[in-house]
Amino acid sequence: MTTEPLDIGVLGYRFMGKAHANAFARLPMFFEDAPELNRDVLVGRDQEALEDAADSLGFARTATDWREVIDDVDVFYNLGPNHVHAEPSIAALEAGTPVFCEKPLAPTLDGAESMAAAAAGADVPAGVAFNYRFIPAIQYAKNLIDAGELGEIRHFRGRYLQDWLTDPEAPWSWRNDEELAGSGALGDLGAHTVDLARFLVGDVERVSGHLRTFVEERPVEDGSETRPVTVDDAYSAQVAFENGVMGTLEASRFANGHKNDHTIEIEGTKGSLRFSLERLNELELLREDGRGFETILMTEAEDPYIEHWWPPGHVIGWEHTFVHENYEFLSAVAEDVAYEPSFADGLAVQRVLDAVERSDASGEWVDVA
Ligand code: 4PW
Repeated sequence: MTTEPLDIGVLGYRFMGKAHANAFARLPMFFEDAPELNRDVLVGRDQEALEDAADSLGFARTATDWREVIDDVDVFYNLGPNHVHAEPSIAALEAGTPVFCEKPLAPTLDGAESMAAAAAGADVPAGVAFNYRFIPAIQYAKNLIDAGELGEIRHFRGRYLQDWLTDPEAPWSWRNDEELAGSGALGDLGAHTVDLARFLVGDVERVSGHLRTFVEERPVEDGSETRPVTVDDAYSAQVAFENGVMGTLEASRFANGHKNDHTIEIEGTKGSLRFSLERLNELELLREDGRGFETILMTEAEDPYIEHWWPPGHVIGWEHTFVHENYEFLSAVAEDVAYEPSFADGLAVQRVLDAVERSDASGEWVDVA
């Protein structure tokens, strides 16, 4: 167990940079046994923006080249766009530095395979930021399923719906580009759903997938030109799990009225559950012999992670999922033990995403392997 503060280097300072930096700041306040952290260095390319971000996010210094920091820090966070996940993460692992990487692991299956191979060859934790595993209701659901409370699981249904691209004039971003992102709603949103499916129910064996791009080009932010959209705006898939569970998956950035609507439904022979990210403090549960779903509030001290926060009944939010995952990951680093979801989990998710794309191209069911 390391007792020295962990020096943290972070690549990326926008959406995910802020979400994780917020978690670093909250950890010593709310998780007494979390390892001590030093927000050491923030990495990016635009020096001026980087310095502003380092000031507001509480980093001691900045660097414009990740190569200068990977060997110099105790933990490397890769929070950049998908196309910069592989090279810095692999180099950090080869230097013996633990890595935490945003999802999806890489834009392509090849990239994810190289990253998982680098993690397998390194003797340090390598984690993927599937933060929704660390929602109290999801942990509670996992415990119920593992304890057999729902009986044998028959169905898994997961949908992740957003609507920020409904307007055809919504600006182009890296998330709309195959080279930079890999895929669209499939990798950005579907990766989370597939991770929860694997976490709660098991591995996927076969898929039948469908992808669709509704708007083929979009204006760049300053309106000077348009650029092609080369990824999917939405996907759906039927999936067959190895253990016989039937699944349906869906994600869209065109689901008008749905802002960040990630829902999971699971039915078993003895009971069922329903979860919605937009009501993340609740879990709906049908128990054996129950006459309908009851809503369980996940705000009691005995609920996962809740004792660290507020008195019973005081709700938590999306940002807390990052605090929980960073608590688990950084504790694994300090104790030098394995962390899950690992790069191997990230690769397993990527194989499912790849199978959905292959199935869409061929028009047939395909095997995940
Ligand atoms: O990872 C996902 C993002 O890319 C997030 O969990 C939600 O959807 C919020 O932004 C996008």
